[in-house]
Amino acid sequence: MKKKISIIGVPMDLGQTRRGVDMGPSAMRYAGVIQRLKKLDYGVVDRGDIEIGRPPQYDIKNDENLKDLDEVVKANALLADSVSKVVDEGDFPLVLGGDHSIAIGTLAGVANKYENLGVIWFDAHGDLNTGETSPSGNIHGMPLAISLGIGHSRLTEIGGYAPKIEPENIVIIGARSLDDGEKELIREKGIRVYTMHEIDRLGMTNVMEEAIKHVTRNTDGVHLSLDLDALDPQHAPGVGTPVVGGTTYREAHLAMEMLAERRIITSAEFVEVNTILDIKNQTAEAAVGLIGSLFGEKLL
Ligand code: B3U
Ligand code: MN
Ligand code: MN
Repeated sequence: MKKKISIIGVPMDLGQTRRGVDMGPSAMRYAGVIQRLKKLDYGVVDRGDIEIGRPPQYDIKNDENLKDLDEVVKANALLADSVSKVVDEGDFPLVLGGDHSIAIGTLAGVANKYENLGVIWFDAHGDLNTGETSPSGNIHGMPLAISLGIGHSRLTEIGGYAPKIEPENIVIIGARSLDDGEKELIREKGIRVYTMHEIDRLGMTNVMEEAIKHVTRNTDGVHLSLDLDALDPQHAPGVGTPVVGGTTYREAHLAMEMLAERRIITSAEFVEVNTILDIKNQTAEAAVGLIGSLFGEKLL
């Protein structure tokens, strides 16, 4: 029997400073995510949204170059608990964001259920900053570093353990905007990155073949973290930090279809859908389409 899918919404927008990404979960529900999965014969449970604190916007705290640290820590701790329960109950956790800082909580909830968790990180960015290297102080640019145990201990220790993942079990796909500190960390840790250059050169098929091989080598589960800004802004305009030169709509679908064929993904999150910046819910609809492909929707 197919695994039941448990959806958790995370209306988080405090990991960055552009409002509107808190409505991402609603937009993806409105775009029909639940109906789409039910049509594929999955049992689906919507567990509702994680509660997010609302500090006054005119007074963003930025201690140690970590904006709204208190709220980001609190929400991610709640998310980690919720995701952890979903895994314990044997369901597939599907987390809808929210900005990418929520990957901290998702991974905290998932990673200790596996001996060795692999991660596929679709993103225009590396999300490998720390308070020391970040140009913005936005925590959504840090979750991959945090999950590697690099960064402020209040973030790395969410869930009560660190690190969540090992550098050799990660693949970043779609990168085209990496900060200097992130490039250094990628080299130092030997993290496998397929930038847009490799996607252009090798094609998405080969990139995915290699990526799947890499993240399944010595792992017993694979988490997919998909930032909609991996797609070109033409196809996903509703994101906080669009970067030109991203994947096409079909390249992204092909990647999801290949993951569906191999059945390697054991948890997933779709993040950074910003409804204020979106055009007629196009980005939320793109996200829901990708979710369909990830769970086995076929063109024929
Ligand atoms: N690397 C930059 C920009 C950024 C990261 N993630 C997003 N944007 N979405 C930073 O602020 O860390
Ligand atoms: Mn990201
Ligand atoms: Mn990004």
